[in-house]
Amino acid sequence: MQSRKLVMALGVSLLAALPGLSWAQSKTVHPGTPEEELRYKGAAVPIKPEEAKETLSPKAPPVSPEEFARAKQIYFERCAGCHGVLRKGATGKPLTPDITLPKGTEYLKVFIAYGTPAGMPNWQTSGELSEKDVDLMARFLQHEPPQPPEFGLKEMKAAWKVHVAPEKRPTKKMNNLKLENLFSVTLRDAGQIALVDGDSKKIVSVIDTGYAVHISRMSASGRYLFVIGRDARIDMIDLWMEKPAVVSTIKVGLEARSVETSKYKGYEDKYAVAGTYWPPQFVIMKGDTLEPLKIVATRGMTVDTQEYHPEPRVAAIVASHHKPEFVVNVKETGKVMMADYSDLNNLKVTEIATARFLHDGGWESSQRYVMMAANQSDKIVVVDTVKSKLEAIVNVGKIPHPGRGANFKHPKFGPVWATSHLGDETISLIGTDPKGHKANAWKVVQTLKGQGGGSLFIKTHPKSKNLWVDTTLNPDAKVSQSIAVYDINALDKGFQVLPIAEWAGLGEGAKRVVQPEYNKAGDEVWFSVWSAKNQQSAIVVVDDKTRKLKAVIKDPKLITPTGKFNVYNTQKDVY
Ligand code: DHE
Repeated sequence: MQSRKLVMALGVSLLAALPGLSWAQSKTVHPGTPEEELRYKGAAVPIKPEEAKETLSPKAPPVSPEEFARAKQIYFERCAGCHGVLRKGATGKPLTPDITLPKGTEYLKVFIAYGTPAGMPNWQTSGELSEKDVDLMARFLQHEPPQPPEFGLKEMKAAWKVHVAPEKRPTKKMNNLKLENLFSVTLRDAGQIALVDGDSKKIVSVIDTGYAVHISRMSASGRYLFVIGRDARIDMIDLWMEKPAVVSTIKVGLEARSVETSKYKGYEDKYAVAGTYWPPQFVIMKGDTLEPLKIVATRGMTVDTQEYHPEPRVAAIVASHHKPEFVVNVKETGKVMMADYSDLNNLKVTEIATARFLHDGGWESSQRYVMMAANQSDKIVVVDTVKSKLEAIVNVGKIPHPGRGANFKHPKFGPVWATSHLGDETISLIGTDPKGHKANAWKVVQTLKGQGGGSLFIKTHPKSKNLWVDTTLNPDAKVSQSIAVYDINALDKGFQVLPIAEWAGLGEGAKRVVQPEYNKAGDEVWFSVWSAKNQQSAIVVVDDKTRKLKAVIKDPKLITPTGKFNVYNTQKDVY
């Protein structure tokens, strides 16, 4: 009961950051929306309310300046993740004044207080918002959405720091680290990453990074590690230094998720790119200093209804191996933008119409076609990076969430790429070999049944016969704390369940098992066991061949570990 009260007091927005609470206890918080989805989408937007400019709409009911400040805070913390900063709608419905004004305060209050079967949480009856706040939000929503500031070259340059200039950096590797088997581990709520030696399983170093740090990516040479936080701060770490350290930092906006580096021949380590949720844009930077060079807006027309969208957020970015191009997923417009970085002054962007809302994805095994999840359309879109064209759109299960996906050779159907799903228990295997297995190409050749919905990541390795599927956001603790593993050569036999969280031997905590990641050799799989900030977490290493426990990494410094990025596999896109 204590925990339940805590959930109510803290609000949904913080649930994603508070894995200490049991699923069952918070089950009634959001009737109508699958809990797996809410947990994932409901995180607070790190935009400071005072940064967003208010515009009073004359026809809307009055809101005092103090009330405006409070409403903005509530909106950014609890609503913007689903409805968008400008309320144009994403997972949640649009909430612009042309829609809210005709409805009026009393109508909106009922919606906010009681929720809807379509997914709107019952903010008042769940105890998360007071009657007064519900009344305030109903009035606030009838005014124009407060607009956060833009973030252009001037702001980026002001936030950019080169701590160690390229000419002052070592000309060869100065440490004894086995860089290729090093892991960069996201310590989400500490705003840090841990560098963990893949052989000894020892933490080599903990480095401060951005707020609610999200992912790590590698430069083409394997020397520089790029880490991005939700606050759009990028830290560039030089792994050649005696003690790897941040050599350049920049802030590229107010909110972000993705960073990548140029990987085409001749452009290795030359550029980095980062996409932002706010402002909606991406920026190409110098690969050795992070100096911002070219900003490209993503605002524009949606792919289907061809309406203007003011806030199309940038999701996953991958670097083409076939051309000097970045492949950029634009969520709300449903477009893949292929930005040719060979001539930044005469920048060519090929805009590929796909489906909404593009989120994550990765390469199939030949690294020619990129497979991206349009999650709210239940589709995987396939882009040919040789022709810079849409190759196919494949219908899969409910809310695909592949991470970067998993590639393997199916005994019957040839090369396939697999995704699991947030919204159902299935795993879709898509044929990816148009030359050798034409009939199967870009078709779901097999659908596996997994432990349940709430899956975020799936993984295998070219040297492995195992396919690992997490179920991190499943409401059943038994399912969220374990992993399903399939034998690639006997997929019909179903899966084995490994109790990863139990193996970690931790005390109290949510102990969500998240993101399988291989070591360089492909004979170990690492899992994060993710608990709340004030609880113990761990990394569990499993022997891939025997599926037996190999090591548990526990350390007070391992606070909320989530993503893990093996240097070699990330550098070479091995998955
Ligand atoms: Fe992520 C990748 C966005 C919540 C862990 N996440 C991505 C990518 C995007 C994204 C766009 C792809 C980046 C790329 O490849 O360039 N993530 C978002 C969100 O918008 C969302 C839903 C809500 C939020 O508020 O941020 C969200 N993500 C989470 C989490 O709660 C996770 C589970 C834990 C955490 O660390 O925050 C999480 N996301 C990850 C990881 C990856 C990722 C580990 C990289 C996976 C990989 O193997 O490449």
